[in-house]
Amino acid sequence: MELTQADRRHLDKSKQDTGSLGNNDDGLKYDSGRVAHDFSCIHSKGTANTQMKGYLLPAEDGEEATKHFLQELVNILLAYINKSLKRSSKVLDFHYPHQLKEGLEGFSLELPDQPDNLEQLLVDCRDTLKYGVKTGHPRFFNQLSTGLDIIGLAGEWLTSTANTNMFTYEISPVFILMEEVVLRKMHSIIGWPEEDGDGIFCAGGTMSNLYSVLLARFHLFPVVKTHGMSAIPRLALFTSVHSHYSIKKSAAVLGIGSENVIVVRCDERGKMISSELNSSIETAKSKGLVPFYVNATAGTTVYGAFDPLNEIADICEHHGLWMHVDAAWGGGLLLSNKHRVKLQGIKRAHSVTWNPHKMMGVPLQCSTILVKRKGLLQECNQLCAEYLFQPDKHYDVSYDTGDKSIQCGRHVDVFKLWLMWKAKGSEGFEAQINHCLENAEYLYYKLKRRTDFQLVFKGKPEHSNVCFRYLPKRLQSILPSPERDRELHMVAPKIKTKMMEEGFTMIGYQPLEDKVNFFRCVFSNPATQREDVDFLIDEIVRLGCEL
Ligand code: ABU
Repeated sequence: MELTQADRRHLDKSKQDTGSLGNNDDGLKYDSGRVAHDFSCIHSKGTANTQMKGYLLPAEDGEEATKHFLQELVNILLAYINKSLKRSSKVLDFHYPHQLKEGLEGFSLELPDQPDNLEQLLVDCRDTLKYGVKTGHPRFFNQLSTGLDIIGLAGEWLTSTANTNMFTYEISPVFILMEEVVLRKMHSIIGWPEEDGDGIFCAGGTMSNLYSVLLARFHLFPVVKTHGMSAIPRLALFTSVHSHYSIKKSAAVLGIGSENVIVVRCDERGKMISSELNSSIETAKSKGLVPFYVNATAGTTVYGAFDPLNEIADICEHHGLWMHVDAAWGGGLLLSNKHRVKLQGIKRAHSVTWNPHKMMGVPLQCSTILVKRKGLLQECNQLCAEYLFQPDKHYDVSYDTGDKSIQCGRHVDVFKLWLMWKAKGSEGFEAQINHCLENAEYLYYKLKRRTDFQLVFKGKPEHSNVCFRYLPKRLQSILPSPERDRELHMVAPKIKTKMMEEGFTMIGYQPLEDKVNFFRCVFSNPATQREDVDFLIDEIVRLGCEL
């Protein structure tokens, strides 16, 4: 296929930019000295000259081109990984949506009618990473899921290469058994008896929480599966003000209604007040609602708070309610002998959400719903589709776990976690998690000593969340007032705007209840060190001191 003038101009520029595809913009060579394969006339498939050597597999003679293409891709990915870990490189090269849509330096999101050649695809891969956010950078503090574990990455590559589906043993024999092994390990860490316990990997913490509400409702009213909500009374469920919004979303999705989620007050540290839970349950009953489910959070999203699980379990037992623990964020602490005490009582839960893609640093996505009662997931969700779950297969069909799931097709999320667990052992996870919490403690003590920063809640963080405001000089001398609060509310967004435009670090902010905007720093990246914490503080001061 002939290249257009525009193609050539773009590729010439890309070669200058990338080296072998060449050097990238910080001078890293993708391909240490090797003369790169010429991909400019090779297309992945389709309309070009069928005689042309170098079509990718499964084309005949495609093996060489496939090898070179994938090696070149690995070079691009390696350069990106190296760059992500270099403190001298930026966390992001921010562009506004209209800029990305218009196309940047030849990078276009538009889809062609004619196939692009492989060199163009490689340039597109490089540019896709270039304009993204380096969530593995040691100075990326924006999200609960950060870092880039190389073994986990290898696991994800293998998973994509296997390209199978988790619904049946028939097509995923190894992954299905791995899922069983990993889930059993997680059950035993929670403290559930070996013979009990069930669960499934699913698409993120919100889905895990959705499963928990679904199961609790089915457990109490199995008729709902066939006859729907009109067959059962008006339900009520309970969660704390600081809990994740997915509990309300679950109630909405499941037809219970978000208004029937009773939000229980928290103390100043963001922990559910258990006496308030009890009185909320009594009030709901007195209004004719049927309480059935309580969500306790182990590691709230913003404060990183741990609800008092034993107290909540007592209340659930007393009222006969399903107890779920959303440990999406805090579950990792179960692996730390030092910190697992914060989840004391978790073994009394009926179900637990635990996201290894958060504190355990497994590449996204990797989330579990763990259920104490074996068989409930299957009873609740199974529909026995005969084309997939034939009962007369020649192996134990209880390994066709797909009917436990709400989804049909399910991505293999277990392998990268299994591989990382093999590589680190539980002790490796423990060290990594302890390190993240040490970073949080370091930041906390640094901020506590300063007058230009204000901590949002008193005392050492329980998790790796540190919540604080920066006080520009102008606001330091003004006494608290609604006017000062209005001003303070604007500080974090203004700093964040500059921070993203300059790109050296990233941290999130939010308001919470009556509290005006504040920063939330979270640590889950084992690559982050104290110097990065120092950098964050200096950067906030640099960007905010004139505000
Ligand atoms: N609940 C999903 C994670 C949100 C966050 O990274 O803050």
